[in-house]
Amino acid sequence: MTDGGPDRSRFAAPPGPTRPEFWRSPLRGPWLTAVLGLVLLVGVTLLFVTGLLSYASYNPDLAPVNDQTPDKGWLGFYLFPWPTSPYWLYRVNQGVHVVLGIVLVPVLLAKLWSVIPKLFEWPPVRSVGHGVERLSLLLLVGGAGFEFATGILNVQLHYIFPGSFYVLHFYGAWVFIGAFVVHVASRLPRALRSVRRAGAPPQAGTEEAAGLVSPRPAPPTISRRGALGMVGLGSLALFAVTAGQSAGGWWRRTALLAPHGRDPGPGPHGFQINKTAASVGIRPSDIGPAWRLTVRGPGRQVVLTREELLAMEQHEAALPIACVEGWSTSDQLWSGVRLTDLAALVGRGSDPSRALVESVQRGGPFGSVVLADNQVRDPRSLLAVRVNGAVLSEDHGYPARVIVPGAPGVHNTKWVTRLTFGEPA
Ligand SMILES: Nc1nc2c(c(=O)[nH]1)N[C@H]1C(S)=C(S)[C@@H](COP(=O)(O)O)O[C@H]1N2
Ligand SMILES: [Mo]
Repeated sequence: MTDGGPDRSRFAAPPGPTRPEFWRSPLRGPWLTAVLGLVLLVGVTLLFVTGLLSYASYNPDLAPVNDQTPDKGWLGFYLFPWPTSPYWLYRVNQGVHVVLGIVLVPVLLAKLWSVIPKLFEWPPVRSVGHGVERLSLLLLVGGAGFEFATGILNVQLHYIFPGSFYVLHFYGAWVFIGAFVVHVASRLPRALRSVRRAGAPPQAGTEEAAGLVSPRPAPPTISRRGALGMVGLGSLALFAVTAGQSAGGWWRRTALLAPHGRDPGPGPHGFQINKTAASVGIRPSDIGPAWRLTVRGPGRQVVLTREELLAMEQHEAALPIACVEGWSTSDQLWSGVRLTDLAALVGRGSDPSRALVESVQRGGPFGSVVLADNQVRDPRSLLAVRVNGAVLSEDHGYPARVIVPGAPGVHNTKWVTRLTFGEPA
């Protein structure tokens, strides 16, 4: 045995998966692993970028109520004020993030399958350098599993991690991407070589075979390209049953995996409801005749009844609701009072600024939000009282809800009872 090579007499692997002969699939090899890896390189990069943008859309630095990861420190270095144009920005970004995440699941599983023998490498740690590399693989595989699992659980059941999904998914993403960058840097040249050399698979035991090629292959039952095609079909099938929820409208019927049902019903209120009034404990008395809208500004306060709000100038805006879960509605026609007009009531007409929006909802993380200056100033930003020509239904936020172009669904607060413009007192 030459220097540096594994010395089998000293490190005899116990029988079982730690022995290369244990793994018999003739499909495993650098080419398959490399192709799957390159697909993941593109896909995960896009997932990471859309994920960072998704986080930025919350304007987390604006106020603690906007951020569920308050201790992020410099991990928020890239944040910027989330724009209101194009008004579909959040919708498209979040749709790509969620649909891509789901579509990549078969690719991720196939990639893990293709390298399983390496996960059982013997001895587990050969040297300090090897130990560090294996630890980074643990973070890579663990991080990927964790990000995909938390993401998918969240899109199916938004509230399985009460309040903490953001924290888990956010920090998990940074751990995962760190390991991912290390992995790509060390493997990319080899992966590119393997793809180019597709026709001539290396012999088992050689450096290039890198523990992937079985020394005792079973007869093939499918070709490598066939296996890759199956993975592609799996991804395509997932795409077909999820993408409709992000397209919205008629396409939602194709979204077999969509949370909140496939058919929101007919009529002006026929679009998704994230949380019903009853499910978050809104009482009829909270939103009945006794409901008031309090508008506050520095040193001023105005209290409006619903009739007084309706008597103000009404404006229209066609905007979608787009949820972090990846679903969105087609554009709905909202009408109500401009946030700038409400700011003007309390003397903030010339320089409308950030606004704290509070709903009648007690507790829960989605009952209030701080909107940024640019969001308040956009003439399409409304305190809506009607949608598609009808008075808001209770579940869509009666008597009044916020609708802001480009903002994540969760910032379109329902059952609003108080607006505070300017710096909080
Ligand atoms: N007060 C309050 N407003 C809320 C929520 C909530 O739970 N409470 N959910 C938000 C979320 S997460 C979304 S996606 C939208 C959904 O609006 P819709 O149910 O009218 O489609 O409302 C937002 N406004
Ligand atoms: Mo949402």
